[in-house]
Amino acid sequence: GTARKERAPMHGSSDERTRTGMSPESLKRAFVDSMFYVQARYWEVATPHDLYMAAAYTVRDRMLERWIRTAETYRKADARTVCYLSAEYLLGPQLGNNLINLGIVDSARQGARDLGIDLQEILDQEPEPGLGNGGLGRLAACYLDSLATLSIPAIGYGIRYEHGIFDQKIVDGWQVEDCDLWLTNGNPWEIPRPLLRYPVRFGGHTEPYTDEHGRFRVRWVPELDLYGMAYDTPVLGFGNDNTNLLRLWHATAGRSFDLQAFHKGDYYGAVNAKVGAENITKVLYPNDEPEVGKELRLKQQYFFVSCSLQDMVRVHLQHAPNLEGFHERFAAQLNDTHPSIAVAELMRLCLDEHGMDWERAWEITRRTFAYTNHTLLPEALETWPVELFGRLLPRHLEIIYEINARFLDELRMRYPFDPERVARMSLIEEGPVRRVRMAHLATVGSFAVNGVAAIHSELVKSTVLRDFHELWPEKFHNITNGVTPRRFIQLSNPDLCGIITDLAGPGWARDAENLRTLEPHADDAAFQQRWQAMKRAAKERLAARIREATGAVVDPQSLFDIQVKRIHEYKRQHLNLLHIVALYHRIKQGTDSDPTPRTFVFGGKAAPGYFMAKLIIKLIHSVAEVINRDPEVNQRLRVVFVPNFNVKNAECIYPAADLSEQISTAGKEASGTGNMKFSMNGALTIGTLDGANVEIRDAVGHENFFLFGLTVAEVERTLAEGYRPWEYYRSHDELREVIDLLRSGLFSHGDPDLFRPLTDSLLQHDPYLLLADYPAYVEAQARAGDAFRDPAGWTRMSILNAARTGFFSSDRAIREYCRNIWQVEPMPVSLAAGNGSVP
Ligand code: HBZ
Repeated sequence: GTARKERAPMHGSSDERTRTGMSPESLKRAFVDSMFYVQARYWEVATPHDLYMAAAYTVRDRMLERWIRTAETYRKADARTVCYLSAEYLLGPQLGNNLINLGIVDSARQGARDLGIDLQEILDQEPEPGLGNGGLGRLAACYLDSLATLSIPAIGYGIRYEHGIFDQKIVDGWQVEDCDLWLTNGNPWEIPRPLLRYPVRFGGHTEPYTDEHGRFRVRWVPELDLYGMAYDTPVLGFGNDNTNLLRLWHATAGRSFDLQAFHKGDYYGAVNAKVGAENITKVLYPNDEPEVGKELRLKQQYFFVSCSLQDMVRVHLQHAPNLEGFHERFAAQLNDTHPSIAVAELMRLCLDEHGMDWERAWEITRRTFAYTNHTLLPEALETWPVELFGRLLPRHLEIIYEINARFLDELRMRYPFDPERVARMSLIEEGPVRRVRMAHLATVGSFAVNGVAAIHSELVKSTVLRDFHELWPEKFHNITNGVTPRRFIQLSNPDLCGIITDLAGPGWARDAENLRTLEPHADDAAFQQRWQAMKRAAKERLAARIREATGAVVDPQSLFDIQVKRIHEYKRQHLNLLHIVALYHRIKQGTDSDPTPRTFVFGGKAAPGYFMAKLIIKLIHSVAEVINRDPEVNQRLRVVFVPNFNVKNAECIYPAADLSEQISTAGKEASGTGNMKFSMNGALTIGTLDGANVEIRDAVGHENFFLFGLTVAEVERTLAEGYRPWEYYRSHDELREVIDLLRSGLFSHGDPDLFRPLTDSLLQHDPYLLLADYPAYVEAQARAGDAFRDPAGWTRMSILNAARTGFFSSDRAIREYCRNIWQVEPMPVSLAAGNGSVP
């Protein structure tokens, strides 16, 4: 089984305490207690949800002592603190992770068993907080885990969306969105802080005035104000006692608002305004890449940034007379440009509310923020129409204009004969509609800018922020993304966890480089057998889940070839489909040479307004339907789509993969993080030289990775030379036959037009070069299929992948942020010090 280190009781008598003891006995007593006093239920009528809630409160009680002691420690030390500003946190279920980080999984399982309950059934009850779209939001969650684990004083600031990412249903092969209801049955992990609220203002106008020292000042006279209220969620470290804070803001119309508006007699007007205020945190925008530019989205961004900065200012002023040392107290990381309005808001706070002069305010602001870029796609770079911006945030627009005026003056001095460069670098894009360029604001207003994988950071410097890199080369960094081995190995793959712990001891979960202990065993027959059994069991679990969710039956003996991620043309799920149709076609033609039975698994959500992505989902289902029911083919090929890919499903999927599809067009995927989760769980990658694939391949060894496709330079050259996809279609027989099959109506009940938008796009423009990469992809797939028929060789490669991916732990990434960007030191919390008990 899994050898997890049981934590010693915290302090002498804690185990006798119902509310804090960690033994199975005290957990059991506390659980029964919570069922009665918190859920107000007795055994005979307790629902599975009641069991979950009682378990969650039992665990939460055990987190509080650490949490409070941590807050006390940081506060006493006046510790430099990292503030991670992110519009998204894709946390995933909390209970299992908190049991792991408290070190009480075995006690909890034992305690539950004594009561006749299966812990897994309780875990399955939890609705997940899906407060994010995909990689960016999940990265924020992994980073919170690592910050706490590394004992770094840190706060995550974000938005408490009432509805997170939509639930994906599949109806007749099409995606249908359903509202996410994660809060409806209550959220036991959050602590509401009704007294921690800040006003946030919108609209109105600004007016100049002269202050008591005769200085020129500006006053913002807003039109609307509302309040942000804090909801706090504790974030446990693993293997230490630090417990950090995730503070999410909820929008309400405040008391003063009620009094004024209601008492004016306009009751319905007041009611409407109240509803309007609360809309701000209603729902997460489900677009993962292209920016849609909705007014409410800008309101969300400003709302959470304003609350967060006010909160930071409040904390700072507990220790200091003014904002002078603000940047020494805090390092604030902007997770993409979504929170980049923070640059203007901190300036406003310094200038308008704290009477600072411009130069000093600008110095403090620039030394507070650092910015992470997550995309190079031009359509995803955030810009806001000046008109909209000025209407919602007139004072901020003024401040941005002033930042820009001063910045452009500097540029003109430096580049007197290059007005085009100056225009390119402006914070304002000129054109029929003038727009604020948020990436430029973030870059100018930060002391550091980083990309999320080596190749991506180079491309940031040579493409989207090229001029800025020429101006400030030392500002630019790379921090390759990472993922937490606690959730993505220990929690999701207990068998692998057991294997590693037996070899490396329990330390690997805090030091993922210890995974290298596996390496010398890669060829050991007995070890290989254990490894294969682990993989086999994970595949059986996924097969059961697939059967439950879709009714499809898949063979755990077949090669599990998996692509799970948001659906996007640049990620090329349809390239994967072209290969599947080619295999189908070969079997039907009797020309097949790759007899490896395969199960192709897809999963991922499409942005609700992204037609092509939704059509790709339909195509996956249509191809699946034809293949899965054709007896001539379905012994060899199966295709399934796992609906509603989310963190919970992901935990079941990554461990079961043999082959991980990371096949984006080179230069388009900033990093990828699923690629790391697969590899850590012993999947081999078939992939392009894009994002972190490049570093994964170098880490695991080129011979243990199925590489294919154009490089970034080749993609550029191909497009520059006038790419004609039609010529690939004409000259490559199998490719032509595959595309013709899609156009024949075979997969669409005879309707030749259904998939026309996809095939036309491929034949006419093919902006993501699927046809150019097709021959190389199919060839790499053949190599993978061949390799899988040698179990010992494959298992060796699988072990080496897991052994060599320690670098991709988010602990390593956070260490790099701490050292190279934030300049922040660990501050371990000790429960043993002091009396350590709750009074
Ligand atoms: O961020 C992803 C990148 O595509 C991926 O390559 C990278 O690994 C990951 C973490 O760095 N980007 C996103 O997930 N982006 C979003 O989810 C997003 C959300 C809201 C937006 C725009 C993008 O308005």
